[in-house]
Amino acid sequence: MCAPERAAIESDEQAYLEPFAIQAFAALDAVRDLKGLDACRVELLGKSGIVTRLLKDAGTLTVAERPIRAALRNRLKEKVTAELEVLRARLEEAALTARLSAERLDISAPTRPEPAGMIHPISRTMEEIVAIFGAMGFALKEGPDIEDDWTNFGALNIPAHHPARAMMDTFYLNASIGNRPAVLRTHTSPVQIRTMLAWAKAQASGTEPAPIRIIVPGRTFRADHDATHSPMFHQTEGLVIGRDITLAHLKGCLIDFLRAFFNEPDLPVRFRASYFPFTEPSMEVDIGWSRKTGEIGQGSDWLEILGSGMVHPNVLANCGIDPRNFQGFAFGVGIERITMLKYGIPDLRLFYESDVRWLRHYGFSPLAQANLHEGI
Ligand code: 2NM
Repeated sequence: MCAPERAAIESDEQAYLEPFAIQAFAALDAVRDLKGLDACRVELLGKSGIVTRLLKDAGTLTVAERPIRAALRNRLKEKVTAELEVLRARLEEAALTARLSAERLDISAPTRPEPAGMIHPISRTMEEIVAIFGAMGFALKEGPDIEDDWTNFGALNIPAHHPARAMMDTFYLNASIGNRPAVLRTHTSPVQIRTMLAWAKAQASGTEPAPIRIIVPGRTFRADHDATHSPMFHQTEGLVIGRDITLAHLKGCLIDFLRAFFNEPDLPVRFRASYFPFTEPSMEVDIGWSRKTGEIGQGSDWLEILGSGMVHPNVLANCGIDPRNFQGFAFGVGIERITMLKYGIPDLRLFYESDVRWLRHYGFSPLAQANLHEGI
């Protein structure tokens, strides 16, 4: 084929393709988003798309014209394809920019009104006690809720047939630890036993450890449920053991504690002889109050608050501590009762109902931790 003939076919084909090209670029021009772009691609390059059909139709052309016309149709396809790519890149970029600005975190937005969490009064009282004894050099100790009956009773000089050991008062588990029955601890004293056992072991292995001075808050369990008793309740016990610890230390320590806890520098405190299997001598500790008004430190009535005593020689011996060389004191306080007293909480049962309205009324801010500097 000569050149003028080729030029004539090319020019004819260009004229033929022009309206298709105009239609194709108008369609590309009208695309506004990625969804429209996809539709446009199908309309132009899909199975029966405008450009696709032009290429398919090339099969019906004469052998002589086909390469010239097909080349121009291919060129149109390439231009359309390239334009689709440019559009896709532009639209994806715009979509990302729009998403980024829509999802931007506005850190100046005001917070939603969330209900503030509160510290439960039981927790607060235990924290206060730990803060007071902590300032006197006591270390915080905790232990498990499940104990064997020797650590809970036997080691504490509580005889086998003591009423506290009866099924009526103690939750026995259908399990044993070693070959001893397992119980829910009825007091926090097993932690003191564990501490003394470990202390005696350390002492036996060489250098004498520092005297024991621990404060033990925790959950305790007794099979008792009425208006003033809950099967789960809380105690805090303390223990001091050394070579020269006397009843005078016990008295000074507990008087200081009670005056700090009730914020009454002149709070009257009375020690009254009593009996516990694990201490000898044993003393109940009373504070002055007015039965009529409920005011603590006022009036002429006495209110029992604490149990205490010098650790019984049998208890020391049970833990491997020689009572001829060491002695000390221990005490225990019921958390529910002194919390009710201090904050005027009238009913024990509400402690455990998880009623947030009650907690909002009686609870404490988590940001105001118990500390001695501001008064407990
Ligand atoms: C009390 C009253 C008196 C006490 C004794 C011991 C131990 F383990 F050292 F022997 N711990 N706690 C004790 C003494 C507890 O609570 C009313």
